Amino acid sequence: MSVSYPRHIYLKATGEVAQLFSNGPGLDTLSLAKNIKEGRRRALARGLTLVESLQPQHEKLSLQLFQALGPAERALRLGVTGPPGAGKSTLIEQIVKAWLAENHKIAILAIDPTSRKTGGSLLGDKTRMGEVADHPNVFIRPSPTGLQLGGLNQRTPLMCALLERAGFSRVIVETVGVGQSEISARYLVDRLLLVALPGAGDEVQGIKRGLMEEVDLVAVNKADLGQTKATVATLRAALRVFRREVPVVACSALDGTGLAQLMEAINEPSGLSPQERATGELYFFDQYLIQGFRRLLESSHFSLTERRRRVAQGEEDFLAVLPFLADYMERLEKTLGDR
Ligand SMILES: Nc1nc2c(ncn2[C@@H]2O[C@H](COP(=O)(O)OP(=O)(O)O)[C@@H](O)[C@H]2O)c(=O)[nH]1
Ligand SMILES: [Mg+2]
Repeated sequence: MSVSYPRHIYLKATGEVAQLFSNGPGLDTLSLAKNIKEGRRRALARGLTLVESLQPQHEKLSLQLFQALGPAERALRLGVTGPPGAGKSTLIEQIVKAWLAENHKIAILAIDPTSRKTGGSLLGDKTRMGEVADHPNVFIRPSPTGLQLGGLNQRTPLMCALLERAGFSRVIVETVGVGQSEISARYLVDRLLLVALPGAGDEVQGIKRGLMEEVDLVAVNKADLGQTKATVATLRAALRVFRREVPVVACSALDGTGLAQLMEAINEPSGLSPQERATGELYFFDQYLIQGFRRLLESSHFSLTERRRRVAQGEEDFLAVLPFLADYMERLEKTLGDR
């Protein structure tokens, strides 16, 4: 059974989606910005929905919202990833408690498709995650069920940016480290924490090579169940193959073992270098363009669509449409013409 965020929080997020979409272009971004600045949670929830939306009309409003909000100081962004059931949510609750004690305002983006599937256990687990979920300095945003995006996506960086403008000094992104993430968590967060289970090597746990290259910190959770020593050693060895010394901490989200050591490692000032951060920004830049071009390609307003359809149905092959494509690109470049 997996620990999830309380049911009412899911319902709220889903309701926000319906409301936003019925409101459409009439949304007043200035007052939304004002309400977000004043710490109104409903406004923040709506703002996040707006920013998360992939609809072109929402994209414009989203930009307006950011303009109205102005810049903000960057929060410490912590990515928490790892296989389902490793204890990410439980550990996050402990991390949140530690940060609350330091007077931080903490937002959690929970992008975990598996926790939604355990719908029945949501209420049962409310008491546990509920301890921090209703705290005034904590804001939890699960991926709403209405918008099944199922992983990090090109909107997640914007959602983090919005949370920073809403005054959060800590942003946690919980994501399952396996599956179809569109973007790399590495560029999104300052510190990437991998939560692993004791008693299994990285391959057994489905931890991908790529992830081992990206993590800053590994927690071998459930130390109360024993068997952590061998796992810590195995993971250390696996990490050494890739690069630097990454701290591997044995801990228990349940009995508190190793949590102080884990917090120390999380709070370390290192994280992304300015160069790595710039690479990340460039990555988002490219993702944005790629997404825009993809939309163009799929849009029914363009002559491209008809040619695509014919290729898809075997009526024309690639070589046959190449002259059209070359001409299309040339016209596109002329239209843009800002060299
Ligand atoms: N024994 C033990 N169980 C834990 C620990 N941390 C989490 N769990 C349990 O592991 C299960 C999955 O935890 P959850 O936080 O939902 O995992 P997630 O899917 O990675 O978010 C739950 O039943 C938790 O109570 C721990 O440190 N020790
Ligand atoms: Mg979870």
